[in-house]
Amino acid sequence: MIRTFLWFCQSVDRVFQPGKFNRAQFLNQLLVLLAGLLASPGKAQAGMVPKVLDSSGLPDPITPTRLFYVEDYSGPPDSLKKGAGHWRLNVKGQVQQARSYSLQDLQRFPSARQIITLNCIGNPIGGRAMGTALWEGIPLKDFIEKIEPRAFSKTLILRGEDGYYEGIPLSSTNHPGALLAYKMNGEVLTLEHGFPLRLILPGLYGIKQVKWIREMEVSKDSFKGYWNEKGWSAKAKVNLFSRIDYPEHQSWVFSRKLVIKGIAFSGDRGIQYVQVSLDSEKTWSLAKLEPAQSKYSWVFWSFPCEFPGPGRYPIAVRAADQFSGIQRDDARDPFPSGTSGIHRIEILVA
Ligand SMILES: Nc1nc2c(c(=O)[nH]1)N[C@H]1C(S)=C(S)[C@@H](COP(=O)(O)O)O[C@H]1N2
Ligand SMILES: [Mo]
Repeated sequence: MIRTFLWFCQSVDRVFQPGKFNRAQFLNQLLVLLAGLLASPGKAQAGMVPKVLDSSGLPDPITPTRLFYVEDYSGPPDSLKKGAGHWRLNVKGQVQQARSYSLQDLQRFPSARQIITLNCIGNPIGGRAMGTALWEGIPLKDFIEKIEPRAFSKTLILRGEDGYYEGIPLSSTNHPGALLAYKMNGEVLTLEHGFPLRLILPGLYGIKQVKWIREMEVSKDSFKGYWNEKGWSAKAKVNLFSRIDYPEHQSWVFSRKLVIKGIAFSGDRGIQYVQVSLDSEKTWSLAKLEPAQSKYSWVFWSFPCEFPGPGRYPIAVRAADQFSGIQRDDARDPFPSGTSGIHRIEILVA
């Protein structure tokens, strides 16, 4: 399977000679699609196909909103296309009192800002269905305190205006980085990214980050979310992830000295170190890490090296966080819990 895939990449390389950007973009969409197909043919995975917009090269530390990947099962709801004048957030279930808030009501709460990386659980090895933004909104823990959940409640159910639904353990709403966000990168949330209100909960995959929230229900029971019903992980905890962004797979390099670059991410667990291997994973060496932008963001790594002569060289990367140890090569398929597989590329040194 993988061999066929590599062969395919090479032939795509040949077909798309003139426009490097187009080729890269095309390849990326292919990667996402192929990974979906490879992961588990036959399982109900249809629909988990994020729109990747930041498709090649080293990403910006903060992803511009227009390049931030988009994923939802049926597009933004029509009812919000003309604004949030009529929109309300309704809170019900195991709370002292059911309530309803307008956007103005919510904007009167004390707000917080946080840089947080979001990634899709369907993002394949080396995939780009992820982005980092500066989110702004109400700290989730403050809001939950205000709505006073009854003792022994278990789950917070969130429902989107598009009919999407997800549940998170009520205990996770204490997370110090979690936000009910209404701004992204200093601007009002765009329709694609969940205007007027979305959840941002560090450490969990995108499936939990409900956009266009219209209802919050506190429940005594556990709850199956939209993708969980289709077999995807209920917990959706972000796995360790690392990626080589420069050079690109199958690209020519015209210098023996090179600085290999990429990102690593581990949800809310931080990156402890990143290692690179240039000898088909017989040995690994430490890469240099840039300081993280926040506890919840991806980390940039670089690895200067010198190749002995012309030829094809394999490059592999793996990362470690304090709690999960080092990335192992045992979880390749995004389905059902997200991938943690090793990203490997091959370059051609001229
Ligand atoms: N209301 C709603 N929220 C949703 C979804 C959806 O289909 N509907 N998709 C989820 C998934 S699978 C992902 S990966 C993230 C993507 O967020 P983004 O489009 O802002 O990148 O939104 C999540 N929130
Ligand atoms: Mo997703």
